[in-house]
Amino acid sequence: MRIDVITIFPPLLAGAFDHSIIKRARDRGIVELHVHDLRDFTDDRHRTVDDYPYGGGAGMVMKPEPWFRAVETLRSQDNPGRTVLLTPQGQRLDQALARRLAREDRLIILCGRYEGVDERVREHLVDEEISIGDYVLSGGEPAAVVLVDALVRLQPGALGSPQSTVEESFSAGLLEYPQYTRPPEFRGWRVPDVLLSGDHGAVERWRRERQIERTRARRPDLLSEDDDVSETTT
Ligand code: 6GU
Repeated sequence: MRIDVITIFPPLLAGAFDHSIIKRARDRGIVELHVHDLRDFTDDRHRTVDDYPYGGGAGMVMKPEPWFRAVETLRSQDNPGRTVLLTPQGQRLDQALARRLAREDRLIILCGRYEGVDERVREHLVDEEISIGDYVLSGGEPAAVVLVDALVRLQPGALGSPQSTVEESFSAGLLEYPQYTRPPEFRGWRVPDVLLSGDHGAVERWRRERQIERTRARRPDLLSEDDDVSETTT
């Protein structure tokens, strides 16, 4: 998969894309990431990307021309793919949306500033608007890091062990079970005996129960009818 991100703050993204899973996936050729500076697509001496809002009001609005020039430059290469604008007004990102976008060969991601982007960009350049949650960020850059991470780890071969994705899809829709590592006792707090028992069946049942219990307590909205503890314990 190839992803192009357009931003006025390339360094905010470069760091995040150069570590951990994303870096490894890039090194392995699983994803190709390019970060572009929107100001490189301006044509005035001051490299202006925003202007006052028509009709007045607080804040500035991002001008349409640099966005169109940037995206059209990228699209003139082969297979342009979909163009996504990151904005709090977009569809909320969840794992289903991540899975759908992860299947694209190519994506162009636009990082808008919070105050706004000229409406003609949304209407005539963007295929899809995405938000990462119901809170306000100053700009789309942190959201781009979130989205790219979610897409990269879904690419075949991006994660260390294939088992990771198998387990994720098995537990889809449930929160994770509690994890422990050594030591078996720390400051008097013991690791649950079942995890030290060597009984793999018992461990699996215990984990499933904790997942359901935790999901019921914290995220009841995620629980479906057929995720009943009694089913997995009998
Ligand atoms: Cl994509 N952008 C901004 N500015 N704020 C957000 C967001 C995006 N998603 C949640 N809040």
